[in-house]
Order: sequence, then C-alpha cells, then structure tokens
Amino acid sequence: MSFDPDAPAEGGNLYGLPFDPDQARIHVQAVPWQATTSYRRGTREGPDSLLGASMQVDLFDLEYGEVWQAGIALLPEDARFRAWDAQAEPDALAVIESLGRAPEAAARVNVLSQRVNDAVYERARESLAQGRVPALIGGDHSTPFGLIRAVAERYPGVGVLHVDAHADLRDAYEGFAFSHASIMFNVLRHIADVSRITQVGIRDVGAAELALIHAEPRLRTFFDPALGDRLAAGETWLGLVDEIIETLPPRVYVSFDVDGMEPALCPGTGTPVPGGLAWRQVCSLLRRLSERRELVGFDVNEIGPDEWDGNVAARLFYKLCGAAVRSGPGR
Ligand SMILES: [Mn+2]
Repeated sequence: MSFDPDAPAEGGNLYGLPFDPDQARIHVQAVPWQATTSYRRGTREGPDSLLGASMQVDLFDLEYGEVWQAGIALLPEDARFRAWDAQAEPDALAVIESLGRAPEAAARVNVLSQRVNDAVYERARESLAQGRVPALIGGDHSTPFGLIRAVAERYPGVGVLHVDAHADLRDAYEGFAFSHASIMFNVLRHIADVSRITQVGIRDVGAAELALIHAEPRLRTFFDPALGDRLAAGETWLGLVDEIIETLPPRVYVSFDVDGMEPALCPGTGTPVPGGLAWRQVCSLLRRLSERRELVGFDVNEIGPDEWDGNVAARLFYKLCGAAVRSGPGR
C-alpha cells in the first residue's frame, strides 16, 4: 500500500485512512441521532465533529504505536438515522417541553428509537460475524444499545466499562423508553448476557438510580467524589484503575460518554457536569485495560458539535482503537 501515515490527511475517511471495511479490523458506525437529548442539543453533529477533527490526529500513538495499520474503517452512514432523527424531533421536543407529559409523542419517538437500535444491531452483527471489532460514534447515549446487544450475543458474559458523569440507570426518562439517561438500565433489563457493568466517573445520580446501584449485583459503581477523595488521601490512580479493572470479566466493551471527563474536555456535550476524569487518567485507565482484558467493542457518545469537542473525541476514539488492537489473546 502506498499510504504515507506522516503525510497530511486527505479528507473524507476517518483519520484520513484509506481502508475499506474488508481490510479493517475495526468497523465504525456513525449514528447521528439525538432525539432523546433532554438538555443541550447538538450531539447529532458528534460524528461529523469527530470525523472532521480526526484529520489532525497523528497516526503514530505514543502508547499504542502504529494503531492505524490494523485498519479502521468508517462504514457508510446509514441515511435512515438522520431521517429518523428529523422525524422524531418535533415529537421529542414536545415531550421535553412538557416535562414528560406527552405520552403519545413519546410513544412515537420510542418506535423510532427501536428502529435505530435494530439497525445498529444488524450492522454490528455483520461486523462481528466477519471477526471485526465493532465501534460506534454517537449521537446521544441511547445509540449504542444495539451494538452492546450484538456484542453480548457474540461474547456471552461480556462486561461493560461505562465511563460517564451520569449513572444512566433511569427506568425510561420523560417517557422515552430508550433515553440517553436509560442506556444502562436497558442493558440490565434486556441484555442478560452482559454479566457486569462497571461505572466510573459517576457524579450525578437520582435516588432510584442509587437504590438500583446498591441492589443490583451486576452493577459496580465507582463514584467520582469517592475516587477523588481516595486520590486526595494519597492513593495512586493506577491502584484505583487496577481495582476498577478487577471488577470486569475477561472480555470488555467500553461505553464512553464524553461527559465522564472533565467538562474542559467536552464543553459542548449535552449535559456537562463539573468534576470527572482528567485526560491522563482516561489514558492510563484504557491502557491498563488493554493490558489485562480483551476489548471487544466500544462507543464514544454525547460528543458536542464544536471543534474542540471533536478534537478530544477523535483522540479518545483513537486511543480506544489502540486499546482494542493491542488487547486480547493475540497481543
Ligand atoms: Mn451517558
């Protein structure tokens, strides 16, 4: 191949890479869907924001090396996602403005959410059948449900590492059954083959969510304030990271809501919260994970539309590609 990784990237493909899906280890779905975003909208532009900024990412990564050589292919965008999002928008806004008191509108959005879930699932199944690592760029945090379902079907017993400011454990939110705020509740309820969800960075949680965290044996939550206190008392981040990874089974899927990081790293995200993980903390968490577990799929979601949000998300996504490529039995 005549591709020169040091040359300026040509536009169009993720990271300017030349791969078509047949040559790529990692298959990426872009899902520009934000219907259930309740606070600040714009995460529909997340995939484009990441794609545009990805041209600026150096293809040699100091932690993972020549990640790109394994092949990273952005699959052709399924045009139905934007169509469904546009169709859902008036109903979604009616639901949000009525503070959840518009059940008929919510029901119509739920039908479209189900279609998004099914489309993502079907495409991810194809990638998995070909031995690829499926990945996804959101969109709001409802978008990876179908991907997690497909990964759990392929790898029963898989664990989910969930990085987020929010627990996302609401039993529907505002009437949206597949809300961004319900993704992990829905994984627990509908995907029995996920054996464990380990949450990191959580600092915004409701009373019912807290009760579920305490009652549900498949959940393990590392609250952001508790991690911060332990660091302040002199524990090391790597020690905490090992404790986090210890809770996960041999195969892991990573669902990464960018608002799990410090808001300076994701200022345009839908629901930013002070606190959160620093960039180097994220990097060492992912690298250690790649050394000790097999990373079998991942998503980055709730990316804001602005250039900086895209820049950080593109680098985060590349780190996840690196972690996936270097992890697992063949590393
Ligand atoms: Mn989330």
